Amino acid sequence: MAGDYDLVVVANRLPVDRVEEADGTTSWRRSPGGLVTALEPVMQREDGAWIGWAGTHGEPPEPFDAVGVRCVPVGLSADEVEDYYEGFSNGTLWPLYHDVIVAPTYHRRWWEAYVRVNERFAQAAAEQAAEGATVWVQDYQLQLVPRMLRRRRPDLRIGFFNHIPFPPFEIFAQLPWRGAILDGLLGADLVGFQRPADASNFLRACRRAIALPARQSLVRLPDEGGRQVRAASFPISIDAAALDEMARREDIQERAREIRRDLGDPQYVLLGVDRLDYTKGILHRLKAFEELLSDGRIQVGEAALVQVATPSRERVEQYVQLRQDVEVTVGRINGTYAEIGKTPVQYLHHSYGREEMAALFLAADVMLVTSLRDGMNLVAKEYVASRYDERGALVLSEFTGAADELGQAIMVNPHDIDGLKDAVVRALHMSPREAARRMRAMRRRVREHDVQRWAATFLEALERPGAENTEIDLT
Ligand code: ADQ
Repeated sequence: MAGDYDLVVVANRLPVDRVEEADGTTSWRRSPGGLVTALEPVMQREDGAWIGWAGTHGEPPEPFDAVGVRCVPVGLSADEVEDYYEGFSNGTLWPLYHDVIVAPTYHRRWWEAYVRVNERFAQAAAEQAAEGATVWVQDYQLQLVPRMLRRRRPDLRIGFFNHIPFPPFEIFAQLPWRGAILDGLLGADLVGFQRPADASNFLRACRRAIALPARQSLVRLPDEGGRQVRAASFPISIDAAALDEMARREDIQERAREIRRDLGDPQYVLLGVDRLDYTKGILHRLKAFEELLSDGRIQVGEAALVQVATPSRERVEQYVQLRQDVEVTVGRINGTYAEIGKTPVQYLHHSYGREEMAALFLAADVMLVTSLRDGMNLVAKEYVASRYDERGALVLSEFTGAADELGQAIMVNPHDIDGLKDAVVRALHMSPREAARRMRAMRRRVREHDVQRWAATFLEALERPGAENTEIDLT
């Protein structure tokens, strides 16, 4: 039986977080994050429903309206959170899709939970979608949903977007359930990726793992009457105008000046902002900074590194280890090089509001994005969007999706510590003229390719009748 909604988004999490008010009641607050920003206007316009986990264990809350969207919670038991989310999503798929920076773990129990939970999301989507509706499934936690949904509702148009990289076949091939994952994704009409390289890795996996004819951007499914699935890149972005506007506010600029004063007014402020995740290359960045201090190429008091690291996945083993390693390294650097009133590394293991983030971006002379692998990396784009003053330099890992678009950044291979050190020194000493020229070019790119455009382009490609038979340029 069909539901009422013409556009249904299916994501691991709902677009709202539950908050406990002082009087003991609970309410829902819009989650920070780009996906919500991107989809809110379309969802409101199109009469949309959003299916996702509410973040609590056990029986899900009843569906409710919030941020102008119908929210339909999916329930997960404590065991399912452990096996589907922390286990298969974050202990198997996350490391596998990020080039096995740490070893993925393969457990059949985790896989079974992944299948079971994906079925539940698919069922919820099937119940909410109107006849002929569009359903947009998000990210690696839900790769089986497109196929499960098509089985229940062949009338729907189904899109899928992968926010993280899709690995080369030689790596993907390790996955014991590789065929099932590909078949799950091929339930969609359109499978979107961050970079063209991710789309071609996927197409190659379809040829190699399940022997399907895949040419250019199309996979043909002989068992389904020759139905075609398109794979293409749709690089995600940010709400650039909103961030630009915020950074121009006098109170944000005053806060940026205050941050610099509180750091002891060093000549150079360097900044890193990441979820505390092993893909982000935080230890590589700290090592380069430590060596620059020990080589005497930068002096304590002259330069300060602010590292904001949002707590993340704290029940997954590798994240516990990473947190320890980062804390030991920061402690060692500060113990060795700090002087009274001069601390080389400020390590902040917290989450911050959008305004404080904008002030931090404005306060930073050099932004360090040193991911070992990253689907896109929105922080790089946020830094650029905040720098309406055309100052500041971006050091950017070539292993991010953002590197495809922000060619004017100072590119680094974060594994090459000497190269990384040289890049940091170059960024510190870049002339204001050169910095402005680079920043202008990067700002233009981010302004013109914002998150609203990303969502519109994807949905348009999904809706376009006959799109599966034509090559369209999405750049
Ligand atoms: P993430 O791995 O979470 O996203 P990223 O793209 O950098 O990485 O997005 C993080 C977001 O969280 C940014 O908007 C950032 O400002 C914010 N953030 C980080 N630390 C914060 C803090 N301490 N306080 C407040 N906010 C903080 C995944 C993929 C990426 C891809 C995105 C979107 O891994 O490659 O770019 O999805 O598709």
